[in-house]
Amino acid sequence: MKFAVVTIFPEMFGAITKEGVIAKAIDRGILSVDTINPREFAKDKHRTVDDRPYGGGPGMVMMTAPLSDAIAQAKAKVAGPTKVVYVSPQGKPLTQAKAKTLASLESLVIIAGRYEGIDQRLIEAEVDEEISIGDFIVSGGELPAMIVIDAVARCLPEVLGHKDSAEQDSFSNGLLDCPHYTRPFEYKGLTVPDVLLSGNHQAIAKWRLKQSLGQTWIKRPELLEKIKLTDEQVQLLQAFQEEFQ
Ligand code: 9D3
Repeated sequence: MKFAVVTIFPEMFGAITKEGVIAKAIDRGILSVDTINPREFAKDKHRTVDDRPYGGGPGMVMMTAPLSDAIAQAKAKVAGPTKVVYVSPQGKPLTQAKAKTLASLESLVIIAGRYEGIDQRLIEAEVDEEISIGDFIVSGGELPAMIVIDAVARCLPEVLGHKDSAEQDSFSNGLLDCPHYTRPFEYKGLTVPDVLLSGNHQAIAKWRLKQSLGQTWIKRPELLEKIKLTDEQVQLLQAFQEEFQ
């Protein structure tokens, strides 16, 4: 899969392209992440990409011309049918389902904005989807763009090894993950649940599912309303709730 990001801060993308699971996928030729800097399309000597908002008010707006040229170059770089996503606080919140859908595309162009955002006519003329990473404000579109790339890339079957498959990820079944333990057996007087040392793989799977259901009920009860529990899951959650009091 090919990602092309329009950004005035291309160096920030080293955070995902130089380290970790995305960097490895790039090395293995499974995906590519290119950046296109609108500043390189600015015509004045100061390489201006922003201008004052019509109607007045604080802040600046990313102007049409350099951004439009950068988007055209991003589309040319991915070559072939693509989707243009603008990451913005006004977008629809990113979900695992949305990440999965985007992962079925051959390529994705992502516009990362700065200042107050981009000129509305660019959204109307160039953008297919506006995506937010949640109801809080960060300083620019670069971190959100990296989050979109990371979330989408890990939905690609080749990116994760089968050991940590996307299907096993939290949220793929709509539940939070179960607690995890490793050595030592005792830490600050706290020990590991006996079942995890039992070697009984069926009992371990059942315990993990029960914990997933229980932790979801405690921390994110609204998630349980979005999914249909099986009879076994209902029983396990009831057992968890009774032990919890
Ligand atoms: C008061 C006006 N602000 C909009 C709510 C201005 C503004 C602040 C920060 C405009 C853009 C930004 C930068 N944020 C993003 O580009 C962004 C973002 C976010 O801040 N939160 C959640 N998702 C996203 S996706 C892109």
